[in-house]
Amino acid sequence: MFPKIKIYKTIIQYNDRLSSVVTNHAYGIGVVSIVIGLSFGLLYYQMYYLPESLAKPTVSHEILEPVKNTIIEMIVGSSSPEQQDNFVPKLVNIQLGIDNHTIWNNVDDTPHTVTPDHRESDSYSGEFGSSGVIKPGDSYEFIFTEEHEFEYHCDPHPWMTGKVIVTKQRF
Ligand SMILES: [Cu+2]
Repeated sequence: MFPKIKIYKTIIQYNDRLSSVVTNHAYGIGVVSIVIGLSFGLLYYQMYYLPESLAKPTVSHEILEPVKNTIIEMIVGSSSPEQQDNFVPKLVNIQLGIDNHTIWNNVDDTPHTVTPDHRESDSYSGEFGSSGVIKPGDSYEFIFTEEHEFEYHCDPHPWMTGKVIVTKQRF
């Protein structure tokens, strides 16, 4: 009778040890997964997140705050296709660090847009173009920080067209 109990006891002890081994193993897998997860997280941070956050170029103070602004007016009567002048001046030559801060003022009594003919973006200021309409009395501003040459128009009145040429400072 007595040895039988001892055998049972041994089996129970063995079983206990086995289950603790299993638990430790599961715990080990958990730790390994966390470590792998963290490494991937770090890799992603270094390869994708970090370069993207550093992608915005540093632009000199002279270019971000030029000595003067370039002003373009959307004059009264621009919504009429018969009127020759709408964006005034129609062609602007802009120099970086001089007058690259550009402002379109709507002095007309009709809403207009400033929309590039083809997608145009500046690596500092982003996508060019007014989002939605510029209401009478409102304006649209854009700081060019790179050389550009493109044409734009007004969405509701496609006969309203203009051209922007941005060049480096000429001495
Ligand atoms: Cu218009």
